[in-house]
Amino acid sequence: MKVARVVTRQIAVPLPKPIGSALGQISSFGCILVFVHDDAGGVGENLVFTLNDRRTGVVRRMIEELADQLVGHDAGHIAGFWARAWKDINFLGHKGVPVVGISALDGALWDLLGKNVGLPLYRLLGGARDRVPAYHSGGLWLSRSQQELVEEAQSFAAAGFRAMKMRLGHPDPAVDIARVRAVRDAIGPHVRLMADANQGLNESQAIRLGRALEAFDLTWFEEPLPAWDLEGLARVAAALDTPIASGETEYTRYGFRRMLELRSADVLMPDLQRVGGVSEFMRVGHMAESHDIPVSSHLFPETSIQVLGALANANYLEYMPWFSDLYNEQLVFDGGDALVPERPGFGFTFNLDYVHRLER
Ligand code: SMN
Ligand code: MG
Repeated sequence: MKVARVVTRQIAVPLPKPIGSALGQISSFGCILVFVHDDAGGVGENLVFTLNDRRTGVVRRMIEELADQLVGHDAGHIAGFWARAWKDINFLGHKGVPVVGISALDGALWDLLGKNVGLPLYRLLGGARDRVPAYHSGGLWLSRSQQELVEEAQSFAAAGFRAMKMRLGHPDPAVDIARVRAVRDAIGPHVRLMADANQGLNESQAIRLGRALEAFDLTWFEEPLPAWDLEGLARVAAALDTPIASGETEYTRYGFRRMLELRSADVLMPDLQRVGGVSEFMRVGHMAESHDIPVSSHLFPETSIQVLGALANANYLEYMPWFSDLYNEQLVFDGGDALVPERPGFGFTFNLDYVHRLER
């Protein structure tokens, strides 16, 4: 089967209420939906996005221009596409938008392959488990008051989540500490709590804040430093007992290989759109396994769950409901775990009526 054509659609997804992290305010997203059609009528689907719908058109154009590395080629030769596209983007660079373009097409190819052979991707990729522990990440924002944090944390626990993530980044670290204490008190000792600094600290601030937070039994302290400072991150990781999680802003096997060599993080969290798609997430997952390091997914819960289901060293699925309404199917949770869908491919298809209403 050959790839016949690639179709993209651009939509704007508003948030009901703006959210805040140390990355800044987010009030909407721009999404590019990708459809890879083969010459037998099969379609593979995938999605990538931008924060606040900024420069979404550039991402769309990258995907469309990379389609020339795909159309007319065997739809099942995904590693072949990856290698061709990697060579092709050399001049523009092996990070950023070119890699997002590869990721978008790679994911759609895997979805197409899974649908064509009638297997969910986690089985096609080797199968480790059919459920993955999930943490709720769709709340506990910097922009919420302490009282709102407490109520939201309790509502996530009441909904059955056994883990959740809050954001750090108040100018006064004492406020961050008080907010973590309030959430820990609200959920008790048995619900897992993660905290994400979104690159907002320097090395000494990170070590100081990390030490002050050791008392609250965080499952991890995420992205304390700017993403490019992998050496500094290794020193923070060595200084703290709390595990460091990082990687959402890292690209490809080469970025993660360096993180592993430096021991920058205790948990790697590749992001499907930046790591290089399903293919590269698997490579990074296996590389992490060879260092006895777990991987957790970043965003994209509907698609990431198939990859985590195929990795024996997967520890958590990040549950973020931002794009759930775009799909006909919904994730199912049981006892705090997300169940890996047994439907073919990713097991999620776009709700085209809803998509049409958001189209630009
Ligand atoms: C995050 C990612 C993208 C936008 C806002 C916040 C955060 C996470 O780092 O890990 O979910
Ligand atoms: Mg993060």
